[in-house]
Amino acid sequence: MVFPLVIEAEQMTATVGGPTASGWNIHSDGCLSETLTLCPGALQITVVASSDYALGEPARMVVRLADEGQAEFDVSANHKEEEWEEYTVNVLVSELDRYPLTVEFINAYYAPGDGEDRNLLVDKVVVTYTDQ
Ligand SMILES: [Ca+2]
Ligand SMILES: [Ca+2]
Repeated sequence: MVFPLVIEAEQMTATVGGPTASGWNIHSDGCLSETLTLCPGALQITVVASSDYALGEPARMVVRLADEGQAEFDVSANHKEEEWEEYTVNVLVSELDRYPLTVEFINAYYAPGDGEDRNLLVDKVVVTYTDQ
């Protein structure tokens, strides 16, 4: 692995969903995960994501690196408009270890009769050391 590390969403372990043209569609509550072996340092984790809105609300995404740090986002980028945006969390790793990285979708909504289907789409995750 060489940093910055680019992890394609479609290569991550998924609990639910399916591939899309540029990544993975987490179509129900669930997550993508990848285990990283990390040296100590300050890290920036950037997720490139988009939402299928439902009831006017975008997908809510939680990005987490083990117990080292997490952040929650409303993914306002609208997939129907082909918008993709970067969502970034900064974490500090204090010791060499293996850490699970997860991208979780927590507010799925599906009412096909009303044409409402909220999804979280993820293109990739980029992990960079910011202090090197
Ligand atoms: Ca859905
Ligand atoms: Ca991708």
